[in-house]
Amino acid sequence: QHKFWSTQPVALPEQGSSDGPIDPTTDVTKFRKEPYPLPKEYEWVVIDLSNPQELEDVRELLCLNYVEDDDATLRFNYSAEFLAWALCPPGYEKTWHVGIRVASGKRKLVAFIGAVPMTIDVNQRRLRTAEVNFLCVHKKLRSKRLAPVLIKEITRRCNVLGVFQATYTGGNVLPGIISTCQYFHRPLNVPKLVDTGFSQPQPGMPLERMVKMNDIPASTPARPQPEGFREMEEKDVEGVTKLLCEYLSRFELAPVFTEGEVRHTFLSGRGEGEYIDGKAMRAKQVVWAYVVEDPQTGEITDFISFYSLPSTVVGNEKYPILDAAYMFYYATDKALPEGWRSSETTHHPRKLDVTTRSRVGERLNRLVEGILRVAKSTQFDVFNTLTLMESNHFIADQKFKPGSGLLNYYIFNWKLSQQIHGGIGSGRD
Ligand code: YNC
Ligand code: MG
Repeated sequence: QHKFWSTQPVALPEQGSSDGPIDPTTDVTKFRKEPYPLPKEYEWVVIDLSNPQELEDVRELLCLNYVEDDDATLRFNYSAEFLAWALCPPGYEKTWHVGIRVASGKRKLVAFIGAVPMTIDVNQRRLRTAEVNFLCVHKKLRSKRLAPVLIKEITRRCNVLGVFQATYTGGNVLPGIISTCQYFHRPLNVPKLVDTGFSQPQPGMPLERMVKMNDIPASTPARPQPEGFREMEEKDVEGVTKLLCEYLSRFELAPVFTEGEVRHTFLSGRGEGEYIDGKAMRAKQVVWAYVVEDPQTGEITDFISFYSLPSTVVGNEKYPILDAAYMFYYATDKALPEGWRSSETTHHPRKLDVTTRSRVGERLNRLVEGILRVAKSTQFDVFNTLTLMESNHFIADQKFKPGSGLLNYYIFNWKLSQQIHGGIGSGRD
C-alpha cells in the first residue's frame, strides 16, 4: 500500500543476512544529473541559510506547517538560530538545503527538505551518511505526492556527491524501521503544564502537591552534584571528543564526532545576545553543554547536554509557547568495566554485570540531576528524553513520565542483520 516507499531501498533488519547496501551502485555517473520535474507552477531552489531572509522563510514554513502532536495542540517552533546550527555543521553541503518555491509572484516557499553529512558506526561498520530532517510541505499542498519528489531529489543530490546511505527519524510508521524509542517527560513548570493540558493532574491531587513532588532536589551530601561540574568551554573540546567517542562506541548505532563537530554541536548555537535573564538567554541559545572536570587530574570524566526546542501551543493565549529542553548527548567514563573495550560480549550495555550497571546508574543520575537544575534555572517548562543510550538508568529515578509519542529510526539503503537496541541518532525532534 506504500506506492512510493515500496520502490525505495529500505528493509527491515533480517536475522541471518549480513549488513550491507540494498542497492550497491556507487558509480556516480549512473545517477540522474538533472533535478526531478516539478508541476510547472513550482521551482526548485537551494536555500542559502546564511541569508537572514531565506533562513526566515524556512523558519516560518516550519513554524506554521511542521510536526504536530496527535491532537494538533502542540507544533514544533524551531528558532532561526536552531535551524542554522542544525543544518550548517562542519562540511555541510549547500545543495542539500532544498526548497520548493511558487515560480511566480512573491515566490513563496512551500516545501523544504534538509540533509547534513554524518558519519555513523552501525554494527561495527562505519558509514558516511546524510542525516535527513525538516521534510515539510505547506498544509495547503498536502496529499499531492510532493513528499516523494522531495525525497527523490535529496537522494539524487546525495548520490551525485558519493553518499549512498542516509539516516532519518519520524513519528509515523514507514517501511524499514530499525529501532523505536518512546518519549519521556520531566515536568519543571507544573502549573503551566497543567494549564496547557500537557500534564493531567491526578484526580484529587492538589496542584501544590504536584508542584512539590516535581521539585528538583538541591545538591545534598546524599546526592551530591559531581565535583567539578561546570559549563563546557573551548578548552574542553579535545577531552569531550575523546570521552564521547569512547562512550558512544558501546552502542550498536552511534554517530562519530570529530573535534570540529563537537565544537560546532556543543559550543556554537550558544547565542551572543545579552544575558538579561533566563528568558532572554533562552531566546537565543540553542544548546547547553556541561562537563565534569576531575579536580585532581584535570581530565574530563563526564559530559551532558540538552537543546532548546519550543513548541507553539496552538490557540492558547495565556501560554502561546511551551519551552521544552531535550536531552542530547551525554557520556561518562566512570562506568567502564576492566577491559570492556576488547571484549565483544560487553559491547552492549544490557550485557554489563550488575555492579557495573549500578555504577553507571549512580553517575548518570547525579549528572541528570545537575542538568535538570540548569534547565529549571533557565526557566524551561519540561525536560524531554527518549528511551535510548542509557536512559533506563535515570528515567524513573528522575521522575520522567511516559509520553504518548514514539520516534522511529531508519537507515536508507542499508540492510541490517539485527534490530538496533537503544541505538542512537541525534534526531533533533
Ligand atoms: C515522512 N515523514 O508514506 P507512500 S520527519 C518519509 N517521511 O508514501 P504526499 C513520508 N515519507 O506511503 P504529504 C513521511 N510522511 O505512498 C509521509 N511520507 O509510499 C510518505 N507534515 O506523499 C508517505 N515532517 O506528498 C507516502 O504527503 C508519501 O503531502 C505521501 O507530505 C508529507 O523530516 C509531509 O511530519 C511529511 O509536512 C511532507 O505531511 C507532510 O502529507 C508534512 O502526498 C508535517 O510520502 C511535518 C512532518 C516529517 C518529519 C523528517 C525525516 C524525513 C525523512 C525522509 C526520507 C529520507 C530518505 C533518505 C534520503 C537520502 C538518501 C541518500 C543517500
Ligand atoms: Mg503533497
